[in-house]
Parts: sequence; C-alpha cells; structure tokens
Amino acid sequence: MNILILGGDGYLGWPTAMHFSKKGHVVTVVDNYFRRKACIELDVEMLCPVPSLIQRARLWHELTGQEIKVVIGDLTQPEIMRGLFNGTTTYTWCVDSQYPGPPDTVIHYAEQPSAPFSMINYRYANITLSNNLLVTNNLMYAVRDFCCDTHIIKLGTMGEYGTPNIDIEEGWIDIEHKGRRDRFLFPRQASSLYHTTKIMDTDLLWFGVRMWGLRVTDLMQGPVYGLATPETRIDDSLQTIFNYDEIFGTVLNRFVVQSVVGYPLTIYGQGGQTRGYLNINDTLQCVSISAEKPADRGQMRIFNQIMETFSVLELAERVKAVGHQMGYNVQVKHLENPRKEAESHYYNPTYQGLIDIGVVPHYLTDETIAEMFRLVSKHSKNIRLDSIFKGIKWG
Ligand code: USQ
Repeated sequence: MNILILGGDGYLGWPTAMHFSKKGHVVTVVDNYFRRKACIELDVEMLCPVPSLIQRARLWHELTGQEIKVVIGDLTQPEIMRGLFNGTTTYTWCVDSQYPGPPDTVIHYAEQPSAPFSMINYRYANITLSNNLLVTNNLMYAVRDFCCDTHIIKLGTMGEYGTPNIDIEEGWIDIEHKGRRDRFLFPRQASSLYHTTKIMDTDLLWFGVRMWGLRVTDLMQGPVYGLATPETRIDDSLQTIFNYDEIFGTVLNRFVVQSVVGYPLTIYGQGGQTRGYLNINDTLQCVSISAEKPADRGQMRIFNQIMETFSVLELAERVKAVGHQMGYNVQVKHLENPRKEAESHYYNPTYQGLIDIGVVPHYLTDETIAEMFRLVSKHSKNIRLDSIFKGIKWG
C-alpha cells in the first residue's frame, strides 16, 4: 500500500511509519514539528533528545534499506495538503523523488493532542481549534477533490464520549423516539477544548462521508502507554518522542517516570477517574489492521480503540507494586485536581470491533510495567522535576 502519515514525527506517528515501512509499504510522513516547538515554548522536555524526523528517516534507510519519504510542512495550509494528493509535493528528504501516486490510506495524527495544552488560555485554545479543524478539513477536501477512494484513518479519542451514566457504544447508537427509530452518532460531551475539537473532527468527516461517499475509519483511542516497539529497539536513535510532563505526558507514562525519580505519583483528586488504555504496540496493530481491512466507500466506521479499563488509583497501585519489587520507593499523593472532571463515575465502554477484525490485545502486565521502568531509568538523569506538575487549572 501507499501510506501517508500525517503527524509522522510524534509519539505514535514515527513508530507507525517504521511499522508500515518494515512491512514493505510505501510510506510518506509529514510533520511541522509542532510538539517539539511547543515543548520549547512551554519549557518542558522529552525524556531524551530525539533526532529530527529527517535524521531518523535517513538512519532508517541506512539500517533497513527502506525509505520513509519526509515532508516538513504545515498541513493547515491547503496547498501543502493538496500537494500530497496531486503530485506537486516537494519532499524535504527522500531517496527516490518520484511521486508514488495518491495514497491508498492516510493515517491522520496531525493534531494538537494535549487536553491540558488546550486549557492553558485562549491562545492555546485557538491553536488547538485552528490546527485540528483546519488539518482535518484540508484532508477531507484533498481526498474529495483528488482521490475519493483513499481510506482515511483518523485518530479520535474516547474522551469524545466523556463519562456518561450509560454504556458507551462504538460510535453509534440506535434511538427510539415517539415510536420511530433511527441511528445516530453516540452522544458526545467532552471535558476539554482539545477533546471538543476531536468531536468536531468526527462531525466533519461524517459530513464528508454523507456528502461525498468518503471512506473513513475513526479510531476512538484511550490514553496510550509504553516506549518501545520492535522497530524502536533496532537502534537508540530510532526511539520515539516520549513526554512525561503535565502537558504532553499521559498518566501511566508519567507514573513510571515519577517512580524512577522518587516523585510521589500525582493522583488528581480521588483517582476514581476510569479510562480505557492501550499499549503503544496495540496502536500500531489497530491502525495496521484497519488499513488492511478498510472501511467501504460511504462508510464511517468507528472503533473504540482501548484494550482494558483502569482507574487512576488502580494504575498507581500497579506501578507502585512493580516499583517496589524493583527496589524503588514509590509514594503516591492525592493532589487537588487541576482538571474539571468526574472523579468517581460509571464507565462501561464497548470495545469489541477491533478484536473482531483481528487485533490481539497486549494487556498491561507487571513485566510490561517493569520494562517501562528499565527503559525510563536509562534516561533518569534527564528527568526534570519542575516539569512534572505545573498545575494548569481547567476550571
Ligand atoms: N491523571 C492523573 N494524574 C496525572 C495525569 C493524569 O490523575 O498525573 C488523570 C487525569 O485527570 C485523567 C486521566 O488521568 O482523568 C487520564 O489523563 P491523561 O493525561 O493520561 O489523558 P488525557 O488528558 O485524557 O489525554 C490523553 C491523550 C489524548 C487522548 C486521550 C484519550 O493526551 O491525546 O486523546 O488520552 S482519552 O483520555 O480516552 O480521551
């Protein structure tokens, strides 16, 4: 397949690019280094310095003989997006500069992915809104105008649903009202501006499916954990961007880093907040199988991309237990919750669709947590305590 990955420099984008490239697909990645620039602006750092996208693509080629074409560009500019579909793109780095044709599959990660970032103030809210909606709209129109058959795989988020007091279905719900029945998108009610943009993305693409018969898979992903995939293990310089700070770090990754440096685990409020989680390797599996088994033309296929659910307290207990076995003195601390969210709630999402198409879950084992400890501890000298908790208030 000819695969285009939007947001190819990120935590998930780069491992996804290597995953598809290793399987022999033609891969192009696009990124504007948003995350790297935002980390500098907000004075937070990644666990370790990661070579640029071009340097990693060059190394990947040296080590494997496979090419990942790189475009450094801002996809909110329609011309940059459209060039990838009509053959007028200029590669920033590649081995073979011949255009491989319009993509069979586009994997869309090119979004501002942090809920706390979106809640800092109106400026960061605007960056989130304009980036996420313009990139999605530019993608939708490029596909509509140049290759309606391209399969769009968009990363959505479980946070679109919020924490309703009813079971969460996979994207759709049948409603009977005054004796008549119809099928609708499951009610969404986000608790951050970032999550709200993801709802709007879903609405945009659903519009494109109804209007122009596009082919879309929307993956409602929960928080991801982990640092290593088979391809990042090939060489230290191929590792992925890994954040542990309050803005870009996700909770389990943060807890492992906190344990390694003896920082009490930052449980926000009561810790009863329950979410669906998945290993970074399962993100690759879900995206990969979705690409191999695409949605039909005119179908908006929605999967809940999680493998199991945990409360924050349960995660903290799991990390603490493994840390103690490994000789770390892990403490936990309940902090006043900087976010506005339910701390004790019903949560029962359905997540069968991806398993039905062939995904085999990697569950969170003690060994998985222990491996995270081992990988993080290699870089413990880089960990900055001051970026672990800044207390960005949402209320
Ligand atoms: N939490 C803590 N302590 C921390 C960090 C987080 O108690 O130090 C709590 C949060 O309050 C929240 C839960 O852990 O209740 C998850 O927080 P998170 O920061 O891991 O995840 P979230 O902000 O929801 O966002 C992340 C990704 C986002 C993705 C989302 C999936 O950054 O891109 O869309 O997970 S989901 O949460 O299902 O919406």
